[in-house]
Amino acid sequence: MKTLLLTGFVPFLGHSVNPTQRVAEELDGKAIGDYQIKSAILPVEFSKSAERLIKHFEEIKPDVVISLGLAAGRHLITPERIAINCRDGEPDNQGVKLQDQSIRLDGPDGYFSTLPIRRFVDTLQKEGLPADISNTAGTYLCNNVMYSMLDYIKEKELNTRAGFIHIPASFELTVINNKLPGWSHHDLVKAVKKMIEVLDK
Ligand code: PCA
Repeated sequence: MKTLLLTGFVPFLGHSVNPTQRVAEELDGKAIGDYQIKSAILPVEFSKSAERLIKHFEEIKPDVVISLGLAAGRHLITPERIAINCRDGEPDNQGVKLQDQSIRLDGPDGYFSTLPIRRFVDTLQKEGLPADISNTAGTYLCNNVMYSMLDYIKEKELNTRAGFIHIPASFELTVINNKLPGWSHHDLVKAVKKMIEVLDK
């Protein structure tokens, strides 16, 4: 059986929970399709998130890495197409605010996801779970983690597939802020499982 490293993030920017943490914790240790899931929860900190992800990667030596992030305000599951060499945006959980910074000085401008993102979207849509490819992972921690993982894999000349999927808020968040589009935890878990099931299809 192959190994899949599934990551979520801790809560950030005033969100009381992060649905990605709940989903990753629920799937930890499960066997889905051909994959044994090993989950890890990442901090929302520019100085630590990528480093922590790479540490988990080196310990687990997965065949595939799927990182999840909350995109509060999006109403679809959105596999990300590309990560860019830029850090910017809101302050992180340590209050660090970066502007227009590179992730890696002189690193490539961007990396494409090596996950089958079109297959993910087609599969979810067929299951009645709304999804679309996103062409921007933003410039905050999610983009930072996606870029850093793909950069590490490229630099080490590994053939591990990796990428990032943004998910909408869960009902736990939408009951607090009724302006946020939300999904049930059950459907978020179902969507992530479906994508893992079709990784090699
Ligand atoms: N979403 C943020 C960071 C942590 C998370 O779950 C993002 O989209 O960058």
